[in-house]
Amino acid sequence: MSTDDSRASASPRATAPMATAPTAAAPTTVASGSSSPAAKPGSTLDRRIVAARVIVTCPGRNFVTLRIETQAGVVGLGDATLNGRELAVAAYLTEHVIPVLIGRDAGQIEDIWQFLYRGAYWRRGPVTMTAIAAVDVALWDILGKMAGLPLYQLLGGRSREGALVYCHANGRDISEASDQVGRYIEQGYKAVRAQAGVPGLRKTYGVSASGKAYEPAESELPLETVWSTPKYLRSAPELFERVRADHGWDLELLHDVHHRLTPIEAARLAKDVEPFRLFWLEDATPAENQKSFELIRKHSVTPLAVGEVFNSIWDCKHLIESQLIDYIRTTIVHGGGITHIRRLADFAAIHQVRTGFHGATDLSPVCMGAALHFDTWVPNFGIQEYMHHSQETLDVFPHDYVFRDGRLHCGESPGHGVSIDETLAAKFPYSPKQLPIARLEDGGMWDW
Ligand code: CS2
Ligand code: MG
Repeated sequence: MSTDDSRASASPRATAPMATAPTAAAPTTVASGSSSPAAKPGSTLDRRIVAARVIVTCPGRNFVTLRIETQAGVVGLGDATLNGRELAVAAYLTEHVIPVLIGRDAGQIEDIWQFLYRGAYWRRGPVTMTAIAAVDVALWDILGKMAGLPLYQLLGGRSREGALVYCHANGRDISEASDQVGRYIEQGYKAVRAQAGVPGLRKTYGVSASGKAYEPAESELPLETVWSTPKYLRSAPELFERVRADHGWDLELLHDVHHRLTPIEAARLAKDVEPFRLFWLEDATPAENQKSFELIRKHSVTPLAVGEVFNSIWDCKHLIESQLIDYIRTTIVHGGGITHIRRLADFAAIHQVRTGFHGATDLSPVCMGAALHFDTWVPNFGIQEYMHHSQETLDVFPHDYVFRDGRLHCGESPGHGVSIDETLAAKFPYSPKQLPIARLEDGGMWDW
């Protein structure tokens, strides 16, 4: 391996054109511009990164995708979407990451990960870790394509026949939510997340307007919603009593509290829903203070899941090693890519914590493709969230994963199996959207 000095001088980044901010679906390319010697297929030179650019598109919602290309013309894609903060990651990649990628060996996935993590000096954080994840996933995709192997094979091979998924059922009231659970059972789902409107509150997390798919980032400026913990705590257990009465016990049920409760309130809810045997209770309390989960654990055996907003192993180290949670939700796109999530999953495995990857619509099909390969391999797999993308999104991102018998199955094509139709993507320009915020009934800010 070359020294830092020799690599720096060999790198074309000093002469690389200035990266400009990405425009909607009008990607910026930073190519080496230099003509490299003819490379034998499979040689190190062949793997040299010659171009990388960011593609921003909004087929119903915004997605940021990183496209990396090698000298041999192999293309890898990584998801870089951070809901409501998309352009921050796009700029991080374009301004700070792409210039240092050009000229590097795409096969040095670990070294590039370490370079971007340690080399940034400013470690962790959602923007940095999402940007690193995009590079990492694109490089694993390239490796798979060069090897002619699906990604799960590179990780260690198949451990299961497809990934058990849970979908989202919701309703303005308990009865509407339970009816939707029934419709998903008919479609073959074996696990369903249930969310219902709270009597007395105009809008509740996870509940869509009638007939529309739920999509939280719906306005250019944050929508202000009102939250009441007492109202929610009265109605939430009733939802699960009703769903069990309507649909029986041969179904995994999940619920997302979305960070709204204090630890003692979370303990109360976990205890109240215990008779309905949830698969998990998610984000029962915000987790910046990892020790707060000790309080919930003392009072209940309802399994706990957390971590969709985490971006590194350090956010959940205590939660995992103290066995305060049962499922870790941090997924590839926000957690530094496959290279870092693999470490996190291994650490979780030795503490009997299983994976339950975030899979909301704001994670693109590129992330879903990579996650499904990971799910197919990872020994301590738990479940995969599956919130359905719109048809427009699926058209922009051709993919080979399929839903069958309650599971998502990754495909067998080399890499992660998801590509992008750039002509179609260009028809959906970036549209600014932010996530809502929540206030208590007295106007005080709360956690959304
Ligand atoms: C969620 C998400 O899927 C989930 O469990 O909590 O809907 C979350 O609100 C969004 O990903 C935010 O961007
Ligand atoms: Mg959630």
